[in-house]
Amino acid sequence: MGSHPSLRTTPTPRTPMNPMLQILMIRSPPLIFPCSTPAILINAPKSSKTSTKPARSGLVNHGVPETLMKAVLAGCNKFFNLPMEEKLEFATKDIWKPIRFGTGVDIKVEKFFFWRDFVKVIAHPEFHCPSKPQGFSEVVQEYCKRSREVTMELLKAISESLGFEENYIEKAMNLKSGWQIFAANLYPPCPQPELAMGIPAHTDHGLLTLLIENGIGGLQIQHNGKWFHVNPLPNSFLVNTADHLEILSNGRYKSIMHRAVVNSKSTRISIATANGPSLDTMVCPALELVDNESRPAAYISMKYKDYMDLQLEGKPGLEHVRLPVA
Ligand SMILES: O=C(O)CCC(=O)C(=O)O
Repeated sequence: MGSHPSLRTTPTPRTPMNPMLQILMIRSPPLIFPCSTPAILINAPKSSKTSTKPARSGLVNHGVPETLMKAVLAGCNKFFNLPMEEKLEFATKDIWKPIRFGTGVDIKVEKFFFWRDFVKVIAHPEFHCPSKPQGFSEVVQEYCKRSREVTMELLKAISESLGFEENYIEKAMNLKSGWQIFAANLYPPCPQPELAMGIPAHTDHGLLTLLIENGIGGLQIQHNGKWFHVNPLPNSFLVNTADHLEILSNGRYKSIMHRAVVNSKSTRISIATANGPSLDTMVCPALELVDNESRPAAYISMKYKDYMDLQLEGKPGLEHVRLPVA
């Protein structure tokens, strides 16, 4: 087991609820960001079978300027419009390369065609970015910095929701050298969307992923075995709790299973910024959240870097670290 900073208060065990509603309940008064109104998370997804118009969701009043969110989406659009040979310079399957480009359009895996191009850059602790198109690197860097600040605020609130002092997660996960990945996805219109998938179902490694998109929609989350459409509020962040928050909280927060579907009419661009511990952090359930009688540790300890390497094996990381229920 790794060592973590100590608790300020005794944690109040919480029953995991709809993961998209979790953050709403964690702090009273609500999260305060450097803007005049408190941030609000509204998430009430409806079943994709019963509803054609899902409820609008997202973290608003987060303090990141709308102009910056629009500029980073526009910058990604320009990047994807570069000639293919300029993008292929970054094509690699090595997840440790600081800049990666991939094109999945037309590759059939299992029963679906994958319909996505992506560019991923390591943004923290060191920032990397393609130098083209002009101005792209600057806008991505500013966006990553601002979205990381939002993440740090959310993690303070989550620390408190678990009964810890507000900097608990920051210290336990060595977030000063925390790993941040900026991932932009392009989903072109697909003539037969029912035969294709943008991104197959997965959970994210790390603590929190913040996602924005260009207003087209396509993200779905799984809850109680059913898929729900997510309909983001304008200029909001969709916040996904990820694997290492599930591990650290000993299952109180659940990592959100999600996927992206495609459509036949419009090009969708989404940007996910994944925020995790430093690579050398051993992540295990916080000792204070483990009780050998009533709530034994549900996950083994693993270095974050080793967990990331498991991606290459294609098996979901949580399956490697989850302990069998006694
Ligand atoms: O495009 C989306 O909505 C989901 C993106 C995603 O899950 C990812 O980049 O890992």
